[in-house]
Amino acid sequence: PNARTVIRGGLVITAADELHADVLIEGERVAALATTGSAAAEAWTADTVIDATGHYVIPGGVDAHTHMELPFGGTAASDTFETGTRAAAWGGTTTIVDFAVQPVGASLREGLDAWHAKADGNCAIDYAFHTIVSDVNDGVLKEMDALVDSGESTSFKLFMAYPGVFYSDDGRILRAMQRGAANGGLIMMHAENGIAIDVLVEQALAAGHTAPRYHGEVRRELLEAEATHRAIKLAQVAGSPLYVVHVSAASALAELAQARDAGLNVFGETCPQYLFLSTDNLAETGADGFEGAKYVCSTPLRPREHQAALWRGLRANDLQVVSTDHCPFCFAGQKELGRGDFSKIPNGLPGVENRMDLLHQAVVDGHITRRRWIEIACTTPARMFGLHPRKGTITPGADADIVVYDPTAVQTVSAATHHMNVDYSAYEGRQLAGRARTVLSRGTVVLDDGTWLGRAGHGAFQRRDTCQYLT
Ligand code: DUC
Ligand code: ZN
Ligand code: ZN
Ligand code: ZN
Repeated sequence: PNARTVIRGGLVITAADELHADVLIEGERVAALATTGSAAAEAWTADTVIDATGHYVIPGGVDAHTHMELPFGGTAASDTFETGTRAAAWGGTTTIVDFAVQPVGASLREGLDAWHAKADGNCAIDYAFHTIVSDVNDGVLKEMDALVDSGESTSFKLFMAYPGVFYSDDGRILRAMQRGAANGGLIMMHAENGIAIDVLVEQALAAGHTAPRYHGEVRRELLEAEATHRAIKLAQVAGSPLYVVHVSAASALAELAQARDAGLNVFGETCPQYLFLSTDNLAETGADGFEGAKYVCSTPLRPREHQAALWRGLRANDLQVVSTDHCPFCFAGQKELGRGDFSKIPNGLPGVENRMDLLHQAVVDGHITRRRWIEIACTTPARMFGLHPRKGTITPGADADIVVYDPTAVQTVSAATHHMNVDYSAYEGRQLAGRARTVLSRGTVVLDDGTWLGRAGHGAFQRRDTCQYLT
């Protein structure tokens, strides 16, 4: 017997519409929507009624870029799948897509098995996996076909950065793109020229430039733009679509815009840190000038003026997705590994809990509309990675991943109150308007009015279709 829940009286916001409607949930799925006060809505009986008067009713967020427990730089990202997915739900996100890493010298299968071992039975919300391909070879190309067919992983991240770790040269990238063009897999690109960056790193360290801010200086904007351009051309040669992750530079965005104007299936993601933070955060602050380490990530934070270009790109649809690249490392003991050598600071920022609220603040500030907020944070990531319409929208048949959002709640972001397993917040002290009040994951209330009701293991692994934007 399916439990019936009705969410009454809220403003339902999707990428397409805003309507005053009640939502009927049967079991794990949305059964119907009907105008609030209509005879149809009044006739619904329910086991549970959730009052959403004065609130938004939105699809749960889909964060298509997280790194729980990622081994990196001799340590590992500090959120487990248990702590990271719980924090996500506190912030109104109900699906994550994490990156399973192919170990060097091993298969994609071994990477995925390792990721299932970390995640299965531990997640509070639903989850899926991209695959990081660290070694393109004949076996891996065959594995890609099978993973796309089964839906276990239909997107593959390659790196033009990090020589000796994840890096692929142009020939390997081209081969993977050709395979993606043939099997429907979507190639995701970390677009920075890592070979050139490593030369600049070596020169900076030799000159005694060891502070965190030099991380931003050596990872030159030109080298993001150049790699973005090269990735686009390689995709064009392969006849494959391309999704560029964590776009931070205005000039890289311009490359995407030009490719899209030319009609190519090229997509771009940016992250909250590039929209809300800047090189100012990397400056030599704190007792010993090392506080900037908290803001070391790749691509790096850029000068402030890039923010306006990124907002424009989101409005113009030259950028389609905002995901977090959530990759937390504690300041104590982890970021500190890079004291005296910025190149040893583990790269990454926490943010999975903050994304929906930061983007809602952007609605309040006039950067984007409410529907665009839902589109870039929920609907498009779901469509891009083959999770739609199960995820990313509120429609009959969709999973009941729903957030009752209070747009008038005021919160002050702080590590003292957040739920991520990390000892600082990249947004410490920031006042934000809006907060998830009630969060449902497949029809189950996991968070209500500041009380955690979820459990590790509720979250289910999601097989995926291929990208739903290809023309
Ligand atoms: N960038 C980061 O900041 N962290 C993990 C990997 C990456 O590409
Ligand atoms: Zn990356
Ligand atoms: Zn990443
Ligand atoms: Zn309220």
